[in-house]
Amino acid sequence: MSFSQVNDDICDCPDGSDEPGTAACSGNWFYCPNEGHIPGRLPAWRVNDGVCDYEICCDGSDEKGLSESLKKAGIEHKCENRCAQMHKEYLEKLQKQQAMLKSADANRQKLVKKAAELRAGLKKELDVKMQKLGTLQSDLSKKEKALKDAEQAQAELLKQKKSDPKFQQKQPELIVKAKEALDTISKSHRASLDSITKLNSEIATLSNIIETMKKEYNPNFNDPAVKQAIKDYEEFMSKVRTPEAQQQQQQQQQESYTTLQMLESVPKLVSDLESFKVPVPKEPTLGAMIVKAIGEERLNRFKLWLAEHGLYFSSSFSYGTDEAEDDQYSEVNIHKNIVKKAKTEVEELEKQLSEIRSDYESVYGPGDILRSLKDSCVSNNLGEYVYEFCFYGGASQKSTKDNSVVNLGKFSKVVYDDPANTLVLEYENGAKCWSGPIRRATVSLTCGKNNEILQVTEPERCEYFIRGTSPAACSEYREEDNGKIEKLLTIKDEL
Ligand code: MAN
Repeated sequence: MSFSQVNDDICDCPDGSDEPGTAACSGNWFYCPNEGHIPGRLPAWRVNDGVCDYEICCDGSDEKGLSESLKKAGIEHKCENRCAQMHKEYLEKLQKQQAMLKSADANRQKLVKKAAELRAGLKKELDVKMQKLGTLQSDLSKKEKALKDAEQAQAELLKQKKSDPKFQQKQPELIVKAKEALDTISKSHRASLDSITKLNSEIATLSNIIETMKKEYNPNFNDPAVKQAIKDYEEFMSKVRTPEAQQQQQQQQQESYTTLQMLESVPKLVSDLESFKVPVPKEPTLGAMIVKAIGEERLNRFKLWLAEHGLYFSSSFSYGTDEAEDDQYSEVNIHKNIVKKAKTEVEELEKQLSEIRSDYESVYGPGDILRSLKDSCVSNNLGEYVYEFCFYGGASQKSTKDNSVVNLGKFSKVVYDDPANTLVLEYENGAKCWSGPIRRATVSLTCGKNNEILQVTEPERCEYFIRGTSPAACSEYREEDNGKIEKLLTIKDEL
């Protein structure tokens, strides 16, 4: 395609790009040269429609070729060239903007500086806390290792204890054994007593036989064997079977029966005993002695402190509990508490870190400038109400009559409307309007020296539009732009 085909009023290219200055390509753009001002482009359907579109075509070129039918219909539209005047106004506006940028620049720079400092502070905090986390984590691993060792040692000890026969002989088993032994003894005692009684009766029978023989034998028969037997019998009776000896023997027998009665009552006593839990006396240990001396609570605190400083080894401090698991100050449980405490510290630090990291990584408005305004509030008394909004906080409406406060919403997002040089903050989910919608607010901030609310309107019931200024909405002021304003002008698009 040759250059002569551009703007020749014939649409050659499918996208209409060869006819930017004519309406030949319908549905495309009309180009206004706007000499002396900014060239403009207008949708083709607005060309020759009887309306001077000065905001885009200040030279009136869009209405030069008014159609015959419109002319016939009496529509005659002469759009004079207004570019010189409009350009003047435009430049004045730009100059005003420059003046505003200049006056607000010191405050804007303060915000930029503060935001950078806050972010750098967060980075530093992150680094310090990351380092601390590393230390705490390695400390935790050591403590977990110590707990594992203690658990192993305890398991080992328990194993040893369980294999010890003494450990297995529990109290009830010992009682059963004692009962069995006493049973045996009483049975054998009774047998002995029975046998003594039997022997005594046999001795008495024999004594009677010999007594009869002694009375009835004939001394005239000189029988030396009989005589000797009578003599031995009399000697035996005078020495062994004296009335005193017999009395003593009777007494002993009586006592034996009393003992037997006692023995026989033992099984009943043991049964009674079995129904009671007999406390097992514990050996006083070093720990028990210290407990007695300084008090349990203080000892426990001391043990905890020692353990935390790696100085505690519980065996020398145990104070006599059989089941280590039940003892909250057993070595394993002390280690468990230490690990728990260390874990909590790690978790708390991780939580803090994630909050700081998310704050650090967030972008607060254009160029992060709003970081410095985070949580600061702007308010203004506008007669009936005092309106307030807080950056990244909430917006409210306070009645000046009764001081009641109505929630207009919570900060939800911020966008920078570039062509309008406006910071737009949205607040959602405020208090519900009486039989109406949930309140919400839009805060629209243009460049200004200070953070200020200028005006509040309620375009729809319970929907608030807060107009204000902020140095955070200003672009950077550049001295050289004053002279370059015209050169910075670009093609203006309009749909
Ligand atoms: C209050 C204020 C007004 C709002 C009405 C709705 O008076 O919050 O802004 O329009 O309630 O009932």
